[in-house]
Amino acid sequence: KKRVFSGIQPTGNIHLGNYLGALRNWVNAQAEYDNIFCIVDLHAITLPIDPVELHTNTRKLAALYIACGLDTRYCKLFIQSHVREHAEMSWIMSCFTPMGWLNRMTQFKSKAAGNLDSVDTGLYCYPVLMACDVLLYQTHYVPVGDDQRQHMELTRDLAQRFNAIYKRPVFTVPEAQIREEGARIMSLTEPTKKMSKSDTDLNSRINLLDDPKTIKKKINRATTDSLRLVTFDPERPGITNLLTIYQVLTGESQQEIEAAFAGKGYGEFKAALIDRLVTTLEPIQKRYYELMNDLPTLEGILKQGADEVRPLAATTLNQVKEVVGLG
Ligand code: AQP
Repeated sequence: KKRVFSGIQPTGNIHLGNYLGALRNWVNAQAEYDNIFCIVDLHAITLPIDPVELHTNTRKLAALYIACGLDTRYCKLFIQSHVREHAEMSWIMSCFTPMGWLNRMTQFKSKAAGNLDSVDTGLYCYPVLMACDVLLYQTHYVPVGDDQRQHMELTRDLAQRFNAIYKRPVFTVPEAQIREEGARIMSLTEPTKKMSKSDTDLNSRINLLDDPKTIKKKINRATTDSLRLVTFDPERPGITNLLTIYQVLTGESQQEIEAAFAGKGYGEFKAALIDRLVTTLEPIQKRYYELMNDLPTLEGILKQGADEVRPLAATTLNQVKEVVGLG
């Protein structure tokens, strides 16, 4: 089976964008692949974060992985900082990463947002660590949302450059797996921006743990337009984003959805979307609270995951050290 690797940062409440762009796709394809899914806590410290919050969020995210359907029969689940090889490899690879390549990363530019003098170096080196996460496991496919396209190109470039320098296929060159639908879920309040954990406007996103009342309020407030036509139209990003969410959740085609809501108003469509969201999220939340009430079991799953992946990571790291002349 081909190897799949991906991860999410435990930086806040995970939202519908993370679910539809990443997690849901991991779950749907898990039986086809040899999967490794990580909670990338080393990435989460690239921006200031409260230690207690980081520790709790890490467990919450692990519980959500399982509650959304990741199954330990198909997947190894672990916390990134529990496998030291990620940090060690990241130092070595940073010595093989031209600064010019990192200077081009748009996520760094937007997250540093004009604070270049004060932002920490870890944020700048974030893409190198991400590349190491993937390369350590000789990964074939990396299922991610559209915003990770550039980081994945960098990962491929780093792997190819390293292999070329040492004239040996040390790394498998991985491919990003970006699905057509749901790869870029937009903010509910400003639909030209992506839905994001760090947006200060709480109404901009649906969190996976939102209760039905909150979901209803957020969808009813979501920005649309005055045309009142329930159709997919790039010129009207608000309604198109809501329709895309509905499309991914129902699996219906754009034509089927437009036909079902022809002549109907936004109110009727939003009610159907709310209904879909609530029925999708309710079972996930139920399972999540069960898992959070049994933390020792959850910790056991994560420990086992780390124990299983560590030898895989160590094999690649040792090979890298050997070709570089370290150790
Ligand atoms: N809006 C989105 N639509 C589709 N996919 C998305 N992803 C993130 N936002 C969307 C995908 O979710 C996975 C995990 O993301 P992450 O937490 O590792 O990275 P992130 O991009 O930092 O997530 P956020 O929510 O956007 O957080 P902030 O606000 O910190 O930037 C990735 O596969 C990502 O593509």
